[in-house]
Amino acid sequence: MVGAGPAPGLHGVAALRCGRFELPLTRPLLMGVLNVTPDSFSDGGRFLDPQAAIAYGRELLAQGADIVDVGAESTRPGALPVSEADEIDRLAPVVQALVRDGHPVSVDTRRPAVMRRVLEWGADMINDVGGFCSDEAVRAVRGGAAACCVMHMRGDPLTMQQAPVYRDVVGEVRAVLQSRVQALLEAGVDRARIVVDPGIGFGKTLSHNLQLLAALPVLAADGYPVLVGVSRKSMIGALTGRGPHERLAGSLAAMLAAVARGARIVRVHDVAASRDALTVWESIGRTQSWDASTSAPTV
Ligand code: HH2
Repeated sequence: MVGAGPAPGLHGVAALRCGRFELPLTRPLLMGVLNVTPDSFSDGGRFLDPQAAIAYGRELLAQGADIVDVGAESTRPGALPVSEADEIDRLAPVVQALVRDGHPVSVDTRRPAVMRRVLEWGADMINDVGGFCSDEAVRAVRGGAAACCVMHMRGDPLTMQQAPVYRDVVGEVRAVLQSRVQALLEAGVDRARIVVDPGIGFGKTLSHNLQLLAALPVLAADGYPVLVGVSRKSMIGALTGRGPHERLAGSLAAMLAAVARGARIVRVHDVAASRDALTVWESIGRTQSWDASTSAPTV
């Protein structure tokens, strides 16, 4: 089990280079979700007002988020794309204020022009759910020090859940991630800046999602920190029969299952509850064994 302590198999990389920060990978990192969108599946419309969004970003950090991930385009299944200008306008006040605060800020975007703009503002990480699949996206991030999250998505948000088919979902997702990582490396991106993500719910059925989560050690063995986002997603709804706002318990269980299988960054909506769950999980992980004869921890 992967717990608190050294991160095995990370090419000897002990920390993620994340813009202005070096984030230690010796314990799982929490990424808090801040959607500046009208239509996100679980919190759409709550933070369209920039001041409300900035205040909520600060609250996520105060609750224990290591990184805030700001997104201005919903990628829920069936979502319509937002214009580039609207995406930039929504992001500008929020990203600039949170960067000024001096905390790690990630931006969830698929657009190279948006990547370039937020990097000028000082964003520390680009979270591309499109997996840097265009040369332009790779060029946008190759200089500088921002971390790059390479996520796997089959198709695009409008169509991705229309009966996705894989012969070997783990092998195919892994091969795509490897080829996009290779493109980043060849463009000169330092390996310490790269994170991979199987893209739970992005062009995958429930069975695909479960197989990918079960096989996280296979993805982690490639040597890049694995990010997993499963918080409130429809797979939790499918397993529990609950709506997006009733999925906390299921989301926490999935998060812990993911970190137990090697995820080093978890993307969550409910930061305070996730922080508590991780704290308890890590404390147990640090306690190596239990000697029943003395009823005392031996380590
Ligand atoms: N999931 C969502 C968005 N961005 N990024 C990464 N790296 N991994 C994920 O699993 C992931 C992601 C979807 O969740 P959410 O942002 O809450 O919803 P919406 O896309 O509707 O805004």
